[in-house]
Amino acid sequence: MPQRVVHHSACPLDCPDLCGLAVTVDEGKVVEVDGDRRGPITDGFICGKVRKIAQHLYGDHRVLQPRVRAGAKGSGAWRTVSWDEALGLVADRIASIRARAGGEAILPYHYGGSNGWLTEGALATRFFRRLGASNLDRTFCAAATTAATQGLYGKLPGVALEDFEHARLIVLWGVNPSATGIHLVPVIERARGAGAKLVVVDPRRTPLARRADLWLPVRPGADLPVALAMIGALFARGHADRAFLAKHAAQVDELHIRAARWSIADAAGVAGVEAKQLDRFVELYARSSPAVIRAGWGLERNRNGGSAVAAILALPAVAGKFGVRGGGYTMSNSDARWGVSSESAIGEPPTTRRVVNMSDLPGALRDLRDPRVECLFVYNCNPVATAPDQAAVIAQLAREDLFVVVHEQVMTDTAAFADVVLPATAFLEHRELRRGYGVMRMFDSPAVATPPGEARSNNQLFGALIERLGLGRPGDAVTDDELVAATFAAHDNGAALRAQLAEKHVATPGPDPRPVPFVDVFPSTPDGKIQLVPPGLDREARGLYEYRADPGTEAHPLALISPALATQISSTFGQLREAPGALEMSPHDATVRGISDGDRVRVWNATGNVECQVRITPDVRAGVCVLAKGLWRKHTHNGFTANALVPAAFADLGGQAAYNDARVQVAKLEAV
Ligand SMILES: Nc1nc2c(c(=O)[nH]1)N[C@H]1C(S)=C(S)[C@@H](COP(=O)(O)OP(=O)(O)OC[C@H]3O[C@@H](n4cnc5c(=O)[nH]c(N)nc54)[C@H](O)[C@@H]3O)O[C@H]1N2
Ligand SMILES: Nc1nc2c(c(=O)[nH]1)N[C@H]1C(S)=C(S)[C@@H](COP(=O)(O)OP(=O)(O)OC[C@H]3O[C@@H](n4cnc5c(=O)[nH]c(N)nc54)[C@H](O)[C@@H]3O)O[C@H]1N2
Ligand code: SF4
Ligand SMILES: [Mo]
Repeated sequence: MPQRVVHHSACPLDCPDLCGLAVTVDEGKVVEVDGDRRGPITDGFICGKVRKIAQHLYGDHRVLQPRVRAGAKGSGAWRTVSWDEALGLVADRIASIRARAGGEAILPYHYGGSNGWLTEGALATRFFRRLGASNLDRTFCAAATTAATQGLYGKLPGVALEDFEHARLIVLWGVNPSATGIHLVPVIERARGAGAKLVVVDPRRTPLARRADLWLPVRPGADLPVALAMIGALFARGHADRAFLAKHAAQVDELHIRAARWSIADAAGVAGVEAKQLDRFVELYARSSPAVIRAGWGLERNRNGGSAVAAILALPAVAGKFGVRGGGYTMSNSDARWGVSSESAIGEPPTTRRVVNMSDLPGALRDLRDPRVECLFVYNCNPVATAPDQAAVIAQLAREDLFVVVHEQVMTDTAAFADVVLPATAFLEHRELRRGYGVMRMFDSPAVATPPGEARSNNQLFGALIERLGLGRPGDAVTDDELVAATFAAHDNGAALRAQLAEKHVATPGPDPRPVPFVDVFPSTPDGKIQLVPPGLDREARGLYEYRADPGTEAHPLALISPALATQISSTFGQLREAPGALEMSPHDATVRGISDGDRVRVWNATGNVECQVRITPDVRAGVCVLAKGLWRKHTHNGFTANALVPAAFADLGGQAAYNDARVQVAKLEAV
């Protein structure tokens, strides 16, 4: 009898590619994972992280049973308990806090980039809404880009990733597909093989920057003047597409006025690039069609991030790049026209309880009053590794008077500070419904493996808590089947999507899975036009397109950025990393500080202090250093990572965390 069975599933990790997977399972255990061909770009191969997922699922760090702390917070002493005891304890504490201080004293804390509609929004949201808990504003990622994109274009899918093949010019702006969305790389290579040019705008020489026709190594946070100067030059040199703008755009003159304040020379000066290179970029962009800008998320995480994204996304409108296959921009494609949302499965309308920005977690725990936060409930998230101001996050989580519940797959740096740790299932062990934010596909992926130990899915956990606290109502959708049915039932397109998913477990939003912007799909703004200076964003940013100067000081002159690692998704899989984290710096910045490759250094600013190894590389521009996002505390010498240097400050739009606004000084540590 064959033991091994191959199941089809999908990868819901926070990655634009949303690969369809072929998963080989032996007696309930995953033994092999590879890509399948149900998605448009996976083409049978996947990244190393997910090929090795068995190490994550069955490794030593996996939480197998509920645990209750048995010593001081963070001491690492635990008592294993039954689910019944753990749920009783959590339900009792939550009920008593709510009765005494009110529901808002409970703060759910989740990001959920690695989760889809079933394990992110459904029963957890119902539970916290019915409790009357504080609401969380989820601003770790894509908050500024979403505000900018929606402000300018409403819901408009961008250029399909597979259509990059048709472009004659590809611009990668603050995005590093070689690590963060690998399936775009062969598409870009095919386009280049057919003669397309490649421009990369990034302070680091990424793998694709190395091969690019033009690498523009802008200073972090200086994309805004660059994009505005380009817009100004397009107008001044007669490259603006006046006919397109007249038909499809509003506030054209206002954008022109704001952009004209920036000359190529001034913008190049602020960005630290050569004016003639920027000039070359303008001419290349003006003269190439189809031209596509793939904008990433590296560029949103600073004080100018929202305005920068808005200005970059205005470029294809001004230059008239839309209306041809492979022309326009791609930001997030989660706004493809699905016509459904997971809101209808929740069974409880949004509440008007106070809203807490997740990117200032220490501030929320320290400063909020009436009521104070007494319970933090963490799921789908690892804030000790991923939230700004790490030392303050740790200090708050370590407070004896804060009740911390963490539902997790592995013993993360956050779980270490919990009062109660509850074992969570991973994808492949629970059903998931996920739509892509890169590829325009939706997968309904069944559970294909047996959860190890006593791991339970988010819906099992929150379903049980809803029951214990008496928050259930007749007619609530409870099982995954019921939740999926409720998700689709409320929407026009729901039946068609369900039929596609039932047949193939994969669906496309409409008849054409790669719509051409301004041919097949148009902006969904109120007047149907592109809003080049949306009044709402102008107010929110207190002056959209106003450049805010670099926050560097004499004491802390170097910009610290924290891009993604190829081997992890944010902090996910970090437990498997053995190699220490290294601060990357340019030969110039190292030499002037007497630092040699491999030295142990101290990196500091007013927010914190990191001690780690240094790696000297010409691939980062002078004035910039790099310490990857998602490292764990074990990866540095003093147990602090990049977020110890990131102040809890926000970008100009969306309350977005300004991770890349950290400015630091670096010095060699004497050998110890
Ligand atoms: N392997 C892997 N894949 C991932 C992730 C991961 O952690 N690992 N994370 C996923 C998630 S959560 C996200 S949001 C996406 C992120 O996808 P990307 O946006 O591609 O990821 P980042 O590495 O954060 O940033 C991209 C680039 O922006 C550059 N950058 C930083 N600051 C600036 C700036 O001010 N201007 C410009 N022009 N460039 C700047 C960085 O040097 C970096 O090369 O990737 C997803 N995919
Ligand atoms: N310095 C710096 N920090 C950053 C960034 C940066 O650029 N610089 N980028 C930010 C970005 S782009 C993002 S998206 C955030 C991501 O930050 P987080 O949201 O914290 O994401 P992860 O680090 O992937 O951690 C997710 C955790 O959820 C757990 N998990 C996964 N699935 C489930 C589930 O079904 N149930 C439960 N209960 N748990 C589950 C995983 O095991 C993992 O530990 O990090 C941000 N942090
Ligand atoms: S992380 Fe991205 S590339 Fe890797 S399997 Fe998942 S979707 Fe594919
Ligand atoms: Mo992200």
